[in-house]
Amino acid sequence: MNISSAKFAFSSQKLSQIPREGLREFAFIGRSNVGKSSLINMLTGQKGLAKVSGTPGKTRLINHFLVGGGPKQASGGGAKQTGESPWYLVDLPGYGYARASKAVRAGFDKLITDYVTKAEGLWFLFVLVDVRHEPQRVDMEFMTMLGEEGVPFGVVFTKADKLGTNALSTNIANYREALLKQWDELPPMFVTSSEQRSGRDEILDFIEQHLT
Ligand SMILES: Nc1nc2c(ncn2[C@@H]2O[C@H](COP(=O)(O)OP(=O)(O)OP(=O)(O)O)[C@@H](O)[C@H]2O)c(=O)[nH]1
Ligand SMILES: [Mg+2]
Repeated sequence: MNISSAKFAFSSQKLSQIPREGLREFAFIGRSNVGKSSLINMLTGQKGLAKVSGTPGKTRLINHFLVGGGPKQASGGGAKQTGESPWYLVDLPGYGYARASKAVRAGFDKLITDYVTKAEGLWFLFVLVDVRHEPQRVDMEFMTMLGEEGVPFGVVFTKADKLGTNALSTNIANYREALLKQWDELPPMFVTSSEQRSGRDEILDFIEQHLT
């Protein structure tokens, strides 16, 4: 699948601000700076769509980006509609942002947990982890919470361009092992680099399967 059009739709600072439109939402979460916004830009092919920053904690609100659903083209004489049916990509604030004040951190936590556990439109959650690091406790705890709440999720390894082939496969193998200590079955996994635009087709094809 390719994304033919994507545009910023709205930002929310609490769950109740998200309109209930019945559209499916595919959301991206993970620690600050892991590359959530970069991945959304890579998937849509629009560099400036989601704000990217070297400073962790850039994305502080829930940002919805509408995919498809652009102007429907009338073809020939009929009213045939060729626009793809719309859905949302959702950029979430990072968790585990150490430099945020305790109060702000607590705010992130509520916003994030509210969204992932209660958002009606949330169809699938991609949990991003930096492939350079050992499995981090905060990520494991977050996935445990998702399991307990029954939220469907997958793991996206980011920044694959920063490692050589051997280190990459070693780290991924370690990660699988860590997950298998806790889970009987591995979640869907994706290896990506927003820099090199890799992993794009795998994620978009996965989303496509979940749209039908
Ligand atoms: N080399 C490399 N750098 C990346 C990649 N993805 C993101 N980055 C860099 O990592 C930094 C953080 O990227 P963001 O996309 O802003 O990360 P985020 O998870 O949205 O961060 P917050 O919104 O602060 O939670 C930026 O400097 C990006 O350029 C990647 O695949 N490869
Ligand atoms: Mg961001």
